[in-house]
Amino acid sequence: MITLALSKGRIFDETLPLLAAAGISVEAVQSDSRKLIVQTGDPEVRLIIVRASDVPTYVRYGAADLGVAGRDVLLESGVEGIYQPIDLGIARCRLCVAVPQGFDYAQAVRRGARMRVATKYVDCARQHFALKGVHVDLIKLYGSMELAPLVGLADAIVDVVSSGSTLRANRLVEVEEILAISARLIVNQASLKTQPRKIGPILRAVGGAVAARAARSGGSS
Ligand code: PRT
Ligand code: MG
Repeated sequence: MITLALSKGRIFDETLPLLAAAGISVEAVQSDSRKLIVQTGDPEVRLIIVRASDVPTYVRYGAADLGVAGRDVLLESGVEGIYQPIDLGIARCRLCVAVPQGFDYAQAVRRGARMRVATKYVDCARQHFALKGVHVDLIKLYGSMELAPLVGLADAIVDVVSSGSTLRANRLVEVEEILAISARLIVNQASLKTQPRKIGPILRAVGGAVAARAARSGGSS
């Protein structure tokens, strides 16, 4: 049995068509479903539904053979014991620095300055500001980062942005892009060695589906 770990929401929704192209059919799962293990049309493949940030953990320990995780999550969790052979090009977004409208960011990041930054992405943020030579006090949050500058918890946030409407709704502006992000198919290294006959064809089919989609959209997948 092959187990694939997915998170509910955008990753689940955007992975299903790629699995279908690989011959693995999945019935739509109601968003309020409590089911954590989902059978697929292939009796040898099942899905498990976990938190987005827990996907690499299930794959690292081999509780899942495969998973789909954002580049942001992989950078924060580390990739020991994990291969990431395919960029699926889904759940695209960018990791950004954002500040309240009217905040003088250029002044705040002049060399030697000090700034308070709230984020879930502490490692990525630390590295980004270290390269710029800016001292930051990082404040770890687990969600709703947009609130932090509005109530004086931080000067700036580092968060993922896709449409930008959440920032706009909270009168924040994006001042710097740190990374472009998309979701990767990840594989437990030991699983690939012990079950190459089952996992190899899945990787080839999903890779083929990603390439075909890119070709259809004129290479700008
Ligand atoms: O939501 P939960 O706390 O359960 O976990 P999660 O936020 O880690 O999971 P999920 O499913 O929301 O995100 C899974 C992956 O999707 C992330 O790891 C990213 O790689 C990717 N992704 C793509 C995004 C977004 N787009 C995105 N917009 N993840 C989060 N967001 C947030 C954003 O921070 C903002 O708060 O969605 C909100 C709306 O974004 P805007 O810019 O469209 O307004
Ligand atoms: Mg979320």
